[in-house]
Amino acid sequence: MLECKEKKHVVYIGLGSNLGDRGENLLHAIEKIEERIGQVVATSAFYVTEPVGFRSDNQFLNAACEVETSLSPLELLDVTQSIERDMGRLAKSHDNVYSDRIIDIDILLYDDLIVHYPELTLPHPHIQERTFVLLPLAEIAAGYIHPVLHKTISQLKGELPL
Ligand code: PH2
Ligand code: MG
Ligand code: MG
Repeated sequence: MLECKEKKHVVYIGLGSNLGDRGENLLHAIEKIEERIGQVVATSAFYVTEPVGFRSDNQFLNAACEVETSLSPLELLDVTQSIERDMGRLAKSHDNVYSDRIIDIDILLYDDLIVHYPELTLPHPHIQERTFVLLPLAEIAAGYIHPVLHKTISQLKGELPL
């Protein structure tokens, strides 16, 4: 039997869109993830959420998915950013000021890896404070233990302020 030599990693990815046909945008991004990153083994429901951290009239649709990949974290970042660009995402946030976007693809967790590269921090530093991340993530990764906070995703969701 042929065996794949590349080690597979389990990655959780957060998706958000608040421009255009948001549902189509999320589905399109998930298709691209499957093509370029690896097998999508779980996808959450799509959640309608209010914009957090900036003012906008456009509500978000947020989701999370679990992917098996042999890409390294920085290769993964390259690919998620190229999918964002190919889907027509124009501006990234400047000076931490967020703006409306067709698609945002964030790497939330990569195995139980903890890294601080200039361009990428894992786990994603804002998971624990964001309802729009924890609601979809808890659907597909309830028992996953956050490697820095040593709590499950479901515990973190339970600790969100109401
Ligand atoms: N993403 C942000 C900032 N604010 N708010 C919602 N509801 N959903 C998001 O995906 C989101 C946000 C930065 O990426
Ligand atoms: Mg984001
Ligand atoms: Mg992003």
